[in-house]
Amino acid sequence: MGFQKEFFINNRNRLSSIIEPNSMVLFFSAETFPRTGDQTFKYRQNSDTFYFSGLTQPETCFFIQTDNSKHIVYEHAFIIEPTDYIIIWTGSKYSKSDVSEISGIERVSFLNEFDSVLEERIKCSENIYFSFKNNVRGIKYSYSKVNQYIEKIKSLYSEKIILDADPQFMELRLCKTDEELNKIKKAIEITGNCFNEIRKFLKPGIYEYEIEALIYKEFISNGANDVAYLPIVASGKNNCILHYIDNRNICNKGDLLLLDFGAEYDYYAADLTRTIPVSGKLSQRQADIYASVLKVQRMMIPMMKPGITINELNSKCEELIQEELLNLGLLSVNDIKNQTQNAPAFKKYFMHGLSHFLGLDVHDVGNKDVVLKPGMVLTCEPAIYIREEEFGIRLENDILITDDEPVDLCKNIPIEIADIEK
Ligand SMILES: [Mn+2]
Repeated sequence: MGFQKEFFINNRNRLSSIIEPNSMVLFFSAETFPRTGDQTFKYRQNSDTFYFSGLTQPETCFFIQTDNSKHIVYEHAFIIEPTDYIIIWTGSKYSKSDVSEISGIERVSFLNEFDSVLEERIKCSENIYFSFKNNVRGIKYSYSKVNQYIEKIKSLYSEKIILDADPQFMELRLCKTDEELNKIKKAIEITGNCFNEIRKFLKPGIYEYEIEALIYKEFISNGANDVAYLPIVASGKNNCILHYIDNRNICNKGDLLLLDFGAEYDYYAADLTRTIPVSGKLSQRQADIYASVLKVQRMMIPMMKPGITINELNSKCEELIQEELLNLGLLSVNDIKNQTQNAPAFKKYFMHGLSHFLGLDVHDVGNKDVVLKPGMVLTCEPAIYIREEEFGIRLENDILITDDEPVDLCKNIPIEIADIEK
């Protein structure tokens, strides 16, 4: 379990080599969000802070400073002072030596020294980097601490150049090391084993939430620290709700159950989707659609090679889906003729993209123009949703890009019709 501190030291050194010389990079923790009363939502460190330090405790922050030749010359981490009160209510906290052991950062102080140390050290750096957005989709998390310090530094040190660290964080996080791949593989293994348990358990009359409960039970009892995202357990017409997380319905005979779920293991995510018959057997119509989606996935995976982008993969996939929709009689040649660029006909049945990056976040850093390189991990998730027939099928595997053929990390998880039927 866990990473050696060398992993985080190496990540900081790689960061220093790709940012401007004479820089300071500041890292803050994810904030704790109040739930009710004195309760908070389950805490998870933000992925960048984890990637560059391994520190998972709330209210931890640190910075690094580089010199003219892009070497790290100073690092300093700051933690909560573990008072008796804090220890009584929430248990033990990092000691200073814990922080050094986990992260490799030798200088560690309590938070009350942060402002004065920052004031002293900032004089040595020309450029000050922050993570501006912390989210692949550009949804701005309101990390009030980050904003607070950006404003403070802008007003106190107007000569400093404030820069966004996100592009550099993205560049580094995109290609996974063997250590990171092992975490992803383990998350996938736990998820795949859970899928097999669900197949044994599933029968008409079971409620979606019973499957959801099984997911949590299997994940946690097999060493996952959490779900990587809220599980989608969608039966019947819920198949067609892309982010269905209510999971309250009954699974009826004849319906399909769409499962989109993944474990998080040592902060790394799996992302798997399977669609299976509740009663153990697909109808002819369901089998035809299933075969089409599977065929598209089988054709797309070999294209996931260095040099291509997600945008290009999407275009290829959309062509294939369109062809399948024509073959299935869901679209006519006329529908295609009458389509406009903004409203292509296939969109009625396939309204999301084929792929996203996977890593510390289930929708990991990396945009659709990134040129694929060995070491990147992406999902491959074609789908066809037929709302008027009240079912849909999505199949999602996780794919490792290599110099050679792409590696399907989910290849051992049943997907053929013969294997998903009982
Ligand atoms: Mn996905």
